Amino acid sequence: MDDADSCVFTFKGYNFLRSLIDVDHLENLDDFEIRDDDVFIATYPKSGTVWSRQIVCSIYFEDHRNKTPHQNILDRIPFLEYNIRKMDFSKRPSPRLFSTHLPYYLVPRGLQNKKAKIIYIYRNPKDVLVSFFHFSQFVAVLEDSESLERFMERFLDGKVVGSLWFDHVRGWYEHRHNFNILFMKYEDMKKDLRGSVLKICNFLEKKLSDEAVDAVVNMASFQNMKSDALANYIKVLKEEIGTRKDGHFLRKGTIGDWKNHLTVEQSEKFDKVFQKKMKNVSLKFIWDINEE
Ligand code: PPS
Repeated sequence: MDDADSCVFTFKGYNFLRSLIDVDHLENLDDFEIRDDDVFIATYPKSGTVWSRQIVCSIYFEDHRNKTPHQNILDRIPFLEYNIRKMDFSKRPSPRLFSTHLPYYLVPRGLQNKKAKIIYIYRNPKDVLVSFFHFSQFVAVLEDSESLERFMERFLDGKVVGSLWFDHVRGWYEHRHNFNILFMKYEDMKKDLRGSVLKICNFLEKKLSDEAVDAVVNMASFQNMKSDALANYIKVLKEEIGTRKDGHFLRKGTIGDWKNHLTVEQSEKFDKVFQKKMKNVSLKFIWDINEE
């Protein structure tokens, strides 16, 4: 536990959101029984979790992509580590879909059977930082940093929910051979949503008609998600998590918003840490909307 930030609960070296945890559940995660056809969406917070959930849910469920869902997306793709609705995961029908912010070393051991599928979405960390900063001001369960400067300090120290971004991304990438995993960039999804949906379909071995792919793409557009009460997450945040003020979960949904928030000095400081921590990691990053 970190006294400086009581919203955080540190368990096995990783910072969980205190208000949502159940320690017994966390204790048992390592042994959680994995099925070969399970699918996991893994992300560091603010990297495209809700977006990829919308895509995967639309791929699997026709009623979801037709906007007549018989079940809520959070019931269809629950968080593995935050079992908010106290579901009995072992009784869920296959294929089970899950979302997780866990680092590679805390996911159930059974995932190393390399059969169950993991989609790992990563985003350039300056945009993650800015998105996280706004989110912290918006939701009541996170510590509200008075300034971006102060939040950046905590982010670069890993003193936030999700711990250190560098460890998360680097850890999953360096251990990718232990898992059946597809790495996707938030920025590629932004630049080519249809191509990204097809890539995900291919990984999931789901053959959809062109029409169905179009519907998935339409469901996952920023504009659609922001205006769709079933997708924009506002109700869940307001009623189940708690907010401090009015705002949107789908805030800007773009690449390079960090340029509007970080000073040159802050950006250079960030770059220095990035270069040190991500040395020899061959993942590509996109920092600007105009970058190829
Ligand atoms: S969380 O709280 O960890 O679940 O947040 P997460 O869903 O990972 O990330 C939230 C950011 O993703 C953006 N988002 C999208 N961007 C583009 N297109 C679509 N459809 C989309 N859906 C969500 C969301 O706006 C947050 O980013 P920012 O930069 O704050 O807008």
